[in-house]
Amino acid sequence: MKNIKLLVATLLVTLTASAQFTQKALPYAYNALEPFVDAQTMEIHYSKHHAAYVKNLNTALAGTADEKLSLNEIFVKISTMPAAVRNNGGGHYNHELFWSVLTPEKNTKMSAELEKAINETFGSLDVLKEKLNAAGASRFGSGWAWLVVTKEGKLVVTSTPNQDNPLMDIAEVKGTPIFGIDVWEHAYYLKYQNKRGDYLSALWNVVNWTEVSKRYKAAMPKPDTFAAWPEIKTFHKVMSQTFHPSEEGNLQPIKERSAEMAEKANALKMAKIPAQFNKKEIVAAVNKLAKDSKALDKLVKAKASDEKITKALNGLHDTFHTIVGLCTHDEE
Ligand code: MN3
Repeated sequence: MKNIKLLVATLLVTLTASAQFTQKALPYAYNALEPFVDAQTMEIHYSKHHAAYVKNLNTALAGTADEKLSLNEIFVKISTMPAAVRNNGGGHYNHELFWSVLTPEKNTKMSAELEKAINETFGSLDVLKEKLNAAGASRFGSGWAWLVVTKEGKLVVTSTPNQDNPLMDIAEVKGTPIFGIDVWEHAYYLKYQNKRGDYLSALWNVVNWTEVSKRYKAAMPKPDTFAAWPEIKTFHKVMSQTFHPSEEGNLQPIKERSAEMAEKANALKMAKIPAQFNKKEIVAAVNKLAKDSKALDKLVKAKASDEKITKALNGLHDTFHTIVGLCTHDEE
């Protein structure tokens, strides 16, 4: 009996200590970036420094209310969190990005979009390199130099101290990093000693421009399809705040907001549909959305079973996506 208790206790400890964040495999061998980054530095950097950030991050989050958050969700409120989460969460994210934007492959290609944006913003790629080298060289102590896309879609060079990054709410310049350079001494000291500038210059030989381009595309703000149709955006907000909880079995939001949803659907029906979306099928689907929203509100008021409410909400969600599908399809 004592043994079983011990076993259960061990299992529980193992479960609660189970890692939330894990280190991705390095996409190349430790010696792959030679002679620009030496194998010993890569091995220590990846298997000791980065690994420690991941382990310490998991320890810092274990058993807290924030345990289930993504790194992005953590970064937007990092100012309210313990230093261990800030240092190790940043440490994990920053290194994962760093490994991915380096490659032993020669001549990876920059996308035409990124090339155009770099030329328009900085004048040329050489000027961008100078600016990033300067940001890295002038960062006092340890930190990172970054190329970020702001929420307006602009390219900016910046740097952060320690393991901070531009996704954090405390960052001076905020945005999505698409390229970053580790300027901690642990990233270069074995090979370059105090010559941080030489390390920075060498690193340009192993940049993965394909990956940076991919990150640029993903970070750019998407065009707002429904800018001219605010009523559908208002409806969508209520839909997503009630439907997504229902997918996890929580019907409280829809029970509280069914009248509001019916009202937004009716407002959508009464509003002028922008010319580019004013098609027979779309009008029909909007009318159905208004009718079904009203029916769902009646079900809720009549205290219908959860099963019936869920079914009605699923149907409404399908109709909504039919409208979105018709609108985006017609735009192509
Ligand atoms: Mn590092």
